[in-house]
Amino acid sequence: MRGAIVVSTAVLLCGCGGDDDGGGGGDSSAADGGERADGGGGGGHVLADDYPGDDGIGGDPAVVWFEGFDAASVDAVTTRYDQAQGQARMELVGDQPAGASGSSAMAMTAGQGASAVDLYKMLPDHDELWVRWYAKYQPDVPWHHSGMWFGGYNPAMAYPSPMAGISPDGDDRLSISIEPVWQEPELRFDFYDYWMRMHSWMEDPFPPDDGTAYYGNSMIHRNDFTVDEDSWVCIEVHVRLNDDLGSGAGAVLEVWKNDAAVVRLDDSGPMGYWVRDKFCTANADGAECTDYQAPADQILDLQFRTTSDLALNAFWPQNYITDDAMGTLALDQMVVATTRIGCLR
Ligand SMILES: [Ca+2]
Repeated sequence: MRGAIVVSTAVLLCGCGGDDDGGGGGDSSAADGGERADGGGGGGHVLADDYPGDDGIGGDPAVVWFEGFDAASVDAVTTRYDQAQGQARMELVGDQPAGASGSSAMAMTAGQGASAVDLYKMLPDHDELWVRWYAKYQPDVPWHHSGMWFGGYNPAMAYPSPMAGISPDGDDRLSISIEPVWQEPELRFDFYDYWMRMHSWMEDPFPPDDGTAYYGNSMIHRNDFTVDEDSWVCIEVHVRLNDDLGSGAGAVLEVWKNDAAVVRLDDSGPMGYWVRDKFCTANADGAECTDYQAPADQILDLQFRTTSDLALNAFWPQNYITDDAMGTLALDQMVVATTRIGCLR
């Protein structure tokens, strides 16, 4: 069970003085004052346009966190985070996404004695963020909780507390994840999200909740949102928290893969239907939706919070394997920013 994660390793408090640019350089001279896409439209100028290879992107004022994994050692990487687990299973490797200007990526190997291999960073509060990363999954591994998790805690925390099985209340936490969720017809990504309006996997979750009624909700269900094992894929997620604290008004969830839009969910649609803990838009084509098709007569309620004290402030890339297997997830070129980022140029 996910809830069994024990934060047993030392909490490494970042001593890096708030320097968020781990990629070296920090050259922001490329900023040209041009208009940047706000993420709502397609085809506009994006942050990556200003920093070919991501060179210097960490120094842009719009960037909240940059990780190019180009440090000299695993320890030099992990020291920039509030917590790291499984460092013995982390390795800096020369296989990077095409076009990356640095030298290395991070390979995390989890399972069989080290179920959790991850990095966690507490970030300053934001109501809206874009998160872009590259991932490469080893083939033929029973992947599930391996990918990018981010979200927020109120108050902000220096280590993750996913509270598996329990729905957030709206004033305490929210969690957004993209990870491999579906196996058929081939391995596919989806959300695995926790927020106050999430649905239970049970037909009738009974109060009081015994802590097993709520697991991450999926909302994409597209057969073409494939993991593409053994290849680098570029994923970007845009999250905007509701500004009306009494409804989902103003909230956005948006995803791109390799710069192609996958889904945009907001307070105007798209229309869909729930299958227990799965929200299926009308054009979802995954069998987990189409086998249980219902009238698409609902808008997903993205009310993430009831108080502005709950904001986005948690960043948690991870490889977590509890099955009897080992698998390597490589990550690179991770950017958290206040504007659309885009894939490597
Ligand atoms: Ca790199």
